Amino acid sequence: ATQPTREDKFSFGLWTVGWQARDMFGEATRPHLDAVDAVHKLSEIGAYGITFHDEDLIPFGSSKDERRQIIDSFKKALEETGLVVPMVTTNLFGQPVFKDGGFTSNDRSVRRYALRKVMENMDLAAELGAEIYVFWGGREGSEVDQGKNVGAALDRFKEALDTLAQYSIDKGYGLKFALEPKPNEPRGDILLPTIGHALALINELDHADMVGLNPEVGHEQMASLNYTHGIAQALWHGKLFHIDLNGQHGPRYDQDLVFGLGDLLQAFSTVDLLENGAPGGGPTYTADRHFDYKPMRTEDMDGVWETAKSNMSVYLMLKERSKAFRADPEVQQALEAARVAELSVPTLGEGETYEQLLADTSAYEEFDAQAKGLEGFNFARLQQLAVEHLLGAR
Ligand code: GLT
Ligand code: MN
Ligand code: MN
Ligand code: MN
Repeated sequence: ATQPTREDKFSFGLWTVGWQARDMFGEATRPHLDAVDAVHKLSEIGAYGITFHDEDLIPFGSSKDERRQIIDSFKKALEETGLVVPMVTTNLFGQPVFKDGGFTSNDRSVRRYALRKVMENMDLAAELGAEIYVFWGGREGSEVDQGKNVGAALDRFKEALDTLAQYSIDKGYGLKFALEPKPNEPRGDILLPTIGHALALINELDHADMVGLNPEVGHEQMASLNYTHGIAQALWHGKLFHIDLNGQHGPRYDQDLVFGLGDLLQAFSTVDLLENGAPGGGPTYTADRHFDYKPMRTEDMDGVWETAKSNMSVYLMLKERSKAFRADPEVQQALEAARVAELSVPTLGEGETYEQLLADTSAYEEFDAQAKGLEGFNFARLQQLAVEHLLGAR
């Protein structure tokens, strides 16, 4: 059951398995991975899709002819393997020109250049049949509070997303945009630092309906937030367009560990939510299960593929455990005892007004708040059952 198939819809960024492990302190430890080889290898290990930034596939500064050649051989590999491209994104962070951001650089000419770079890559996304276009604004932010007018930056963020949405609509590309929050790194402070900030910006957009989120496990956990809660709220808003699965050990630098190999308990509740919906009912996640991680710098290419398989196998093990958890009659009893489903019952009766609530003496005057305060919620039993299922003890 931990052998992945296409139906599991696992996808990987070309920049993940292709990461040469060049970091802040040291040189690359691995050779360049050709995109065509990545496609074949991912297909071999049971993945469904591959995603990329423009520059992961087409080196910055390539000529039109070189660009075409690269795209054509990439497409050929896709055809040969049946691998799909569910999502595409733009690198607006690597080149020095973007050191103060792309959409929100203080320099207007940089912003115009950034828009053009995205539009060119949206053409490619459409050509490859991608449905999701991700925006991670890693350089949109500042180190110096006095150096960035945050309100103006948000105006420019909105202007960029409105313009690009209109472009997708006019061209008939049908792309859905997904914003990826992150609190910091590489900038000292990044704009749209959390799921909540990004949801609030989406409300201000001209084409809010076509813009949602791409939340990353580690990014929310870097901000000490609960990822499962974050994506649950995104689902509630109908905005969980895409996800970046990986692992992180709490608030420190962005670790991009293999999925689950940070906060494993939270990974369990994440998979349970994605696959089964909230306990007591709610929507599930339908797009590709996308891994955004960095294979450890100590590994050679064999180790890279080992970690790629590890992401999928951990996910499938957690999925299997979550199904067993939900099916267990004792868990159902515990959910009942914890009154999880009762939260879905509206607080007011159907058609009940606040006047009627005011007139209901059982709700207040006769309500024994003291006695109620002594009752337990039985969450402890539920927690123990969850950990027993997670550890395979049931
Ligand atoms: C970069 C970042 C990721 C984003 C990618 C999309 S690029 O690797 O660290 O979290 O998802 O731009
Ligand atoms: Mn990511
Ligand atoms: Mn990360
Ligand atoms: Mn990242």
